[in-house]
Amino acid sequence: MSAIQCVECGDGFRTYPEECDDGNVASGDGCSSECTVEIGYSCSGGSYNNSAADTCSAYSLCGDGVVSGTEDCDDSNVVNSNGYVSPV
Ligand SMILES: [Ca+2]
Ligand SMILES: [Ca+2]
Repeated sequence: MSAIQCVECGDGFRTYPEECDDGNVASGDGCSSECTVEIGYSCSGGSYNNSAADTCSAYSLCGDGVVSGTEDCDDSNVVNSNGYVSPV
C-alpha cells in the first residue's frame, strides 16, 4: 500500500484538492476535466482510500442560472466568477 496517493484527475480517487473524481476526464457529466464540481451538479461517493469514483447528479437550485433537475428555466443573472456553486 502506498502511503501517498498522487493527485491525478480521472483516476477515480478523490484526493485533495480535487472536488470530485468520477473516473474520467470528461466535462459535462458533473465532474469536469479538471475534477471540479460543475455548476448544477452535486457529487458524492468518492473517496481517496477506495476504488469508488464519485457519482454526480444534477440538482435543482433556482437562481443559479442553470436549468437542471426539474427546472424548466432559470433566468438568473447571477454571475459565478469561480465556476463553483456549493450544493444547498
Ligand atoms: Ca483523482
Ligand atoms: Ca467527468
